[in-house]
Amino acid sequence: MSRSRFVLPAVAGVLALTGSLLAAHSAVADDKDPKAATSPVRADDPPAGVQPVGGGTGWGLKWWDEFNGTAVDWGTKWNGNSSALPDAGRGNKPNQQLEYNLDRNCTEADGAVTMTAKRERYQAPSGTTYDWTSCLLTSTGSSGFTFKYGFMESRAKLTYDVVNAQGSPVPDKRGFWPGFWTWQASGVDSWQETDVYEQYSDNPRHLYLTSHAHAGGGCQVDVGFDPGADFHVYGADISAQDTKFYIDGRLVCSVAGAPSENTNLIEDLYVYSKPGFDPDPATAAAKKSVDYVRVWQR
Ligand SMILES: [Ca+2]
Repeated sequence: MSRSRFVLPAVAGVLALTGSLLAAHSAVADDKDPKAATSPVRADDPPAGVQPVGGGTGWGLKWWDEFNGTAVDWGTKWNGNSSALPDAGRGNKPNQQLEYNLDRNCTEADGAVTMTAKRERYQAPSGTTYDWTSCLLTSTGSSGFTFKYGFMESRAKLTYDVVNAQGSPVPDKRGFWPGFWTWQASGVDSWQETDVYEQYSDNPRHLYLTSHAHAGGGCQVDVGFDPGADFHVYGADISAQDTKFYIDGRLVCSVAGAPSENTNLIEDLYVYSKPGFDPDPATAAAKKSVDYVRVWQR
């Protein structure tokens, strides 16, 4: 989430030469996948002994949020500001982001947390003015989570409800850049990022899965379904040897990159500023919903 997609093909190309790229540009699923139900899971706790979808067995669940309450666990599990964003942890215009992230744009109800990006003028405490607000969650709360190796997984519905000021659908859904990723923990001064997915909503079925840690590497995957139509499961098995990316339980990409230091989790719905890929002038809001976030270790 910290660099433009237009850099990624070169990164992937470098890794293809190493032989570590398994599945660039692979179609991985269709709309008939039985795991892709349209509703969030409502149980209060994760199912006993639940394992990563497609990730094998022997995992112990270390940290999670099922988002089945009525408010985000601010300050305990989550914070709304990240060291990845220079303007008070909430805005990053140099990274082609239009939005300033506010806690009030994150709402928890009906078994999921919903992130809402809104076209609204907002002056940050820094004095910088933004034309959009949105929501970011990072696991830096008092009972939050920092990890290096493990399996991180989220079940989510990506960019949807792209609407105008009257609440009517806008056909051109471009301009949104949701992601589920890791960022180096407090005190770590090296780049350790893993992007389980990034979506640019102008081409919503084409996802970017990337390790920015050490050897790095990434894949671009055409998923064969609309990630904004249903909830789907996005995961990464991050080990000392490599990083393996899964979508709905299918291994779709494996790269050599692996972190050497601890990281935090981030869920976000960025608004993309690149001209031509930024929101349609008619667009006033869009959403992303997350059913759960889970992390296991062995
Ligand atoms: Ca849930």
